[in-house]
Amino acid sequence: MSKTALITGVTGQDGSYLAELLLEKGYEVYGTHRRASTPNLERVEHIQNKINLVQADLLDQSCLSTLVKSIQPDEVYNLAAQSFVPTSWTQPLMTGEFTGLGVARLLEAIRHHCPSAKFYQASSSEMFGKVLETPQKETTPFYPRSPYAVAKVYGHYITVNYRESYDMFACSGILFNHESPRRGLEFVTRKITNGVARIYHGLDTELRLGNLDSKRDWGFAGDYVRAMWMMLQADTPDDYVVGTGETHTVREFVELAFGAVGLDWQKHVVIDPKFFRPAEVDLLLGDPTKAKEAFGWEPECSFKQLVSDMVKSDVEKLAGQSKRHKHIKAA
Ligand code: NDP
Ligand code: GDR
Repeated sequence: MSKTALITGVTGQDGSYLAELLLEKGYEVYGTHRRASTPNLERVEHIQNKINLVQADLLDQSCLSTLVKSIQPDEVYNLAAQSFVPTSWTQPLMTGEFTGLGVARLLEAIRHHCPSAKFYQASSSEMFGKVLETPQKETTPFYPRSPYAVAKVYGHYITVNYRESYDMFACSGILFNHESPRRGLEFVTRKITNGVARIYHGLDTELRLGNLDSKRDWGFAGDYVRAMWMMLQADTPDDYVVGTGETHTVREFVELAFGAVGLDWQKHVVIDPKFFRPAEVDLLLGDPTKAKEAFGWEPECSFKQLVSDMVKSDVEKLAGQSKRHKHIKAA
C-alpha cells in the first residue's frame, strides 16, 4: 500500500520539490496552502492534479487537528513558516506565531490524532547565528541573531521535546541555505540571478544589494528535500545538519552570476544600506558528516552549477520581455 504524506507549505520552494520527490516514490501527497485573494500556486501548478491541495494555516489549531485526523498521514513534513529573515524584524510576533508556535500546534494535532506519524521539522542554520564554532554541526551551540532564528530555535526544541516526552518519531533537519530557480525573489541568490537577467535583457541597469561580505553554505533545494525524506526512513528519529561543507561570500555569488552572461558586476551593483540587517549572521558552514554516515546523504549539485542553473533559468524566463536585440540593432 502506498504511503501518505502531509506537507505544510507545499506552495513554497521546498514544498514543491518535496511533493515531486514523494510523487515519484509513489506517495499519496497532501499539501497545505493558505487561502489568498489571488492564487499563489505557481510552484505546484505542474503537479496540481497529482496532489491533494488542502487549505490550512499554522495559526489554526482546530483546522490542523481536523486535517491530521482525516488524512492519517504516515509522514508529516512541516515546511510552512514565515521564512524571510528581514521580515522577522518588522513582524516579530507574527513570525513567532507561525515559525515557532505553529510547530507546537502541528505536533499537538499529531500527538492527539495520529501519534504514529513520522514528523519532519524544517530547522535552520540561522539558529547557529553568531559563530561559536566552525564548521557548524549538530552539537554546535545555538546563538540566534533574528526573531526568525529565535522562533526556529523554539520549533527545533519543541520537536526534540515531543520526541523525548511522547516517544514520537520526530526529526529536525538543520538545513543550511538551499536555493533553486524556484527560490523567492527577495532572497539574495534569486534577487541576484533575476537582477542579472534583467540587466542582461536591458530591463534594468543596476542591482541594489546589502552586505556582500557575509558567507553562506549554499546548496541546491532538490538535494535537500532528498535529505528530509531520508531522515524519516531511518530506524530511529534524530536531528541532522544538512549542508555542502563549502562556504562562499555573497560577493562570490555576484561575481559568478554576472560572469555567467559576460557582465562586469562592478558596473552594476550598488550597495544600499537599506538591505543591511540589524544583526547579521557573518559565516555559515555546515558539517553534514552525521547525515552522510547515518543514511548516505550527499549533495549532488555544485555551487558553480547552482549559480549557472539559476542565471540560465532567469535569463530564459525574461527572454520574452528582452530589449537586448533592439539595443544591439540601434547601436
Ligand atoms: P518558502 O518561503 O518558499 O515557503 C514557505 C511556505 O510556508 C509557503 O508555502 C507559505 O505559504 C507557507 N506559510 C507561511 N506562513 C504560513 C502559515 N501561517 N500557515 C501555513 N502556511 C504558511 O520557504 P522554503 O521553501 O525556502 O523553506 C521551507 C522551510 O524550510 C521554511 O520553514 C524555512 O524557514 C525552512 N528553511 C529554509 C531554508 C532555505 O534555505 N530555503 C534553510 C533552512 C530552513 P504562502 O505561499 O501562502 O506564503
Ligand atoms: P538568509 O537568506 O537570511 O541566509 O536566510 P538571504 O538570501 O535573505 O540572505 C543571505 C545573506 O545575503 C545578504 N544580503 C542580502 N540578502 C537579501 N535578502 N537581500 C539583499 O539585497 C542582500 N544583500 C546582501 C544578507 O545580509 C545575508 O547575509 C535563508 C532563508 O531561506 C531562511 O528561511 C533559512 O532558514 C536560511 O536561509 C538558512
